[in-house]
Amino acid sequence: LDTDSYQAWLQYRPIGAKKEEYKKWLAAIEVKEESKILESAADELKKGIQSMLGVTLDPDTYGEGRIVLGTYEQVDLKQYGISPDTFRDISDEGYLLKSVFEKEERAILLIGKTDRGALYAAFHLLRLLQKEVPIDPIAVVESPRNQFRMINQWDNMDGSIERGYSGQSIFYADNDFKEDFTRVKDYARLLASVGINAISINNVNVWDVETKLISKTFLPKVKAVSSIFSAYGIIPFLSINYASPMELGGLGTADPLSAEVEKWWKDKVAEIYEYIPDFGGFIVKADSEGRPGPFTYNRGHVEGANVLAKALKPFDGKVIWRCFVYNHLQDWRDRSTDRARAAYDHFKPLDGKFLDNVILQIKNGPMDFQVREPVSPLLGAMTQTNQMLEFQIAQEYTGQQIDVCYLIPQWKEVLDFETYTKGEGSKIKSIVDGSLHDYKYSGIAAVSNIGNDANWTGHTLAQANLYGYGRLIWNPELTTEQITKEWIHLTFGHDREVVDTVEYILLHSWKVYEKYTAPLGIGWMVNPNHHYGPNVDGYEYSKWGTYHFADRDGIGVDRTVETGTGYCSQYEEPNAKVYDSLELCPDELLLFFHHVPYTHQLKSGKTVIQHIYDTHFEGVEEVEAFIDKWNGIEGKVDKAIFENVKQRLKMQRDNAMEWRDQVNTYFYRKSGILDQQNRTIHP
Ligand code: GCW
Repeated sequence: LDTDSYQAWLQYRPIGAKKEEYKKWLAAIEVKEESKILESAADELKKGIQSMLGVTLDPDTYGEGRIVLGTYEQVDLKQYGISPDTFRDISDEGYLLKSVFEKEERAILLIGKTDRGALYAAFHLLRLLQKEVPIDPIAVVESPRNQFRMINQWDNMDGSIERGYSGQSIFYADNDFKEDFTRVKDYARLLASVGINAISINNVNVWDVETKLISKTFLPKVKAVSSIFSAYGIIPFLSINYASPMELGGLGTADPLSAEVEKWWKDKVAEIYEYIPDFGGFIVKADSEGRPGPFTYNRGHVEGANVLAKALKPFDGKVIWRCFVYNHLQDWRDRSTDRARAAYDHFKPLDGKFLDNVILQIKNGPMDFQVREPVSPLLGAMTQTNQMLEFQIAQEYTGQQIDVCYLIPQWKEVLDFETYTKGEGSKIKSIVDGSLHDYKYSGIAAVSNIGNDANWTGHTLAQANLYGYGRLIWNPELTTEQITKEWIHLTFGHDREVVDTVEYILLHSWKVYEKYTAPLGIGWMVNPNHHYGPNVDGYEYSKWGTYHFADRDGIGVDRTVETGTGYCSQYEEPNAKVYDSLELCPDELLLFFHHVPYTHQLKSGKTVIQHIYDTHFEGVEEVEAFIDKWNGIEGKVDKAIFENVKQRLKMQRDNAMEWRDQVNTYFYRKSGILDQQNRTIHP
């Protein structure tokens, strides 16, 4: 096992110049109360400080300086001159991190509003130490901006992971839980360190064995895994099979309006809470891509979700109902059906009808985690229904952790998108943080990118997506640069050249990936099923509703109101008008909204065809530049990490070249238009 990449951003490397200064503050630890979460925080502090400073934190004696860890109700605030008001306006997960020097005594206060806040304060301190920044004086009050900060595992119990690119599951093997949960605990540490507070531990596609996760067969083990996460403040959820009353309960129906079904869910939920008192609830993929749901019984999403919500309500449990609902059996000849419209068309009319412990989970784009998509118009469009945003950290359509594609800049664009739902100031980030529409529950979830690979994420640089996800949703005001630098310093140390190189690669990677793959927001063009590598017509005549409509004259999907599918009208003004207009529509989304001739001139001044050629040549060149830069830091980073990235960059170059050549040739053949720069395009 290679420790550097295994420990990811929790390596706790020995401190350089600041060591003596830090040691003055960190000799002892005083833990104010016993609780699992505070125990985890104290363990982490001991481990980290031992490793960074060589100091064993003393629990009993008061050394020169000490850490005081607890909640604001446990710590004697007066003693440190802190007003309890400090904690009045922060959320339950907020904290104060403060250095105090009084009467020759030094203390670092890590005081949470609750235990969880104290845990986050501990990780904050460890981060500061590892970054080697001054801790005296320091006084920080922080609260997470989003309520649910969730991870969705797409792990199956046979050990495979749907859209997993980092080995097998750390949870399951051979249709059972694994025996050894060491990695699960280390995963919990990684997640808690960036503020994740909820996790669903099985795939949203719930197959036969996984259906039994909510039965006696597996509940004892679900409980064991849950308690590991709970000790790090992470609430456990399960994905459920909507047909459970039939498949587990032996009933003849799963109709949500049937009294016996309602009773079955009630009893089932009560049983789960006997095992796991802090259970979070269910996540449900229903009537989506062939999975069972209320449609079978002529019921809708409201009835479907509410029967579960009723059962969960007495325990404060939640139903997270996914909105990834569309016709996955479309006929490509049918030009009137538009998959992009589906989520909004299905759910918008249902606003206000869900019980208040239902949260709708909506993917960031209307299609499916493409390298470029507009923001889903459903986000924020329901003012009376709790909503949650879904990102995908796993790089299903963005290089599968073979190609580097750092997604923080993309997610930031999504969060900063102005929806105008309530006029100006209606950004996605204020929708999902619950403030704009005063949602009772809201937040962000994302599909995880980890597996049992020694470095967790296949490509070591893909760790940055998991780290950055947590940090960004904790505080969407952090800049991409801040988050990126932070991850690099924690993972690679402080060598200037290393920091600059990794930063360069990460910050350019999303745009580079976009350049050599599907152009101008059109999406797909990937190999069917596994979704890696180019295949321009791979999905052109399929049933999935994902077409580019390229012919000899042009390309793109007409989603305008006048001549197209009308999808544009799902946006508020002025967005609707902007997207609908050929003149106003931003270049990067042009082909998502319009069908245009290859000779159409973009705002950049180039024609569409020349843009395609240029970006595809540039994309490969820029991957080559990544390789040169990376090779330049050989010997300055851990050898295993160096080799891992080097090898993946090589695979990325091969992939980029294949994309370039297939896309360029395809469009050259279709259009017959030559590259203005006369570069090699295979005829
Ligand atoms: O993008 C598609 C994926 C499926 C996935 C589905 C979903 C879990 O290709 O693998 O199924 O989305 O989000 O439900």
